[in-house]
Amino acid sequence: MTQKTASEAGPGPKPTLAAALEDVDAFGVGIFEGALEKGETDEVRRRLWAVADAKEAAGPTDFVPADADDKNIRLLSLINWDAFFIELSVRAEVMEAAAHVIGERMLLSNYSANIIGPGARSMVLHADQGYVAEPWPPMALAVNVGWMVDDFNEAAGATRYVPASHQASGSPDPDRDYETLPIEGPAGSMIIIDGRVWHTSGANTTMDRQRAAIFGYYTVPWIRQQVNWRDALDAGVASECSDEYLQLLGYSLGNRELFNLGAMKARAEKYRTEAAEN
Ligand SMILES: O=C(O)CCC(=O)C(=O)O
Ligand SMILES: [Fe+2]
Repeated sequence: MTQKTASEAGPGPKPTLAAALEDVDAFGVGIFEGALEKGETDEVRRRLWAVADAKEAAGPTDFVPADADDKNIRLLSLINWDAFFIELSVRAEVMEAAAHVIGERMLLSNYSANIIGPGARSMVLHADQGYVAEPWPPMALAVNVGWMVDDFNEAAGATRYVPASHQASGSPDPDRDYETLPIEGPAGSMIIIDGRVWHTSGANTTMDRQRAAIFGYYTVPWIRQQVNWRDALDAGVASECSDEYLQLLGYSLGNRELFNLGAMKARAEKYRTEAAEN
């Protein structure tokens, strides 16, 4: 993979969500700097490491097959481990960012962290909606709204991406070489990645720095979630969640969204009218 530095092209951190969302439209990625205050960022980092320690003590760590080695710490289903992350996953600005990319109706597919350790290599270049049959429709079906828990810079393994790749209608060709840019920004930034964007974790070339990130992965409501929350979420945690949050996790009986299609409703109405006339 050919690599360019962030200063050569592409968006940088923006001081408002609105400006970051303009970058998402243009490049597929946006960075909202200062979305978390310094104290909040420190709290997120502290709580994240508490989960990492608890998970390590509980047994084998989570594993993502697309990673190149075992130098990343993956923490899947974060909301199960600390209710603090429940609030973080539905902050008003997070919901606004997710809805901007995939629309108001959505499910939370996963809520996870990736802590990249010294020496970790890049994972494979991919799009997070890569499981969708191609050609993709001209809209995003998934989005990551996440947090830079540590500073994102090239050396520490900032996520890399191909600018404007959200305009493609499929995944990158594994046999081709693409230029990628690091997504750089300070800790506490919100990071928004259109699900069609070609991206990868960066290699961490430092000897001693970790790069932690949280990724909230939201999809349109008719895509099956990465995590089956009804099975995975602790019953005690679920009992504390609002009805609205449980809807976001897909706890409704049946997927009501599948009955909600405009064309289907119009046809049903037509049949009803015809039946009434006969
Ligand atoms: O941690 C990163 O920088 C990217 C991770 C990623 O792309 C993924 O897990 O799908
Ligand atoms: Fe990804």
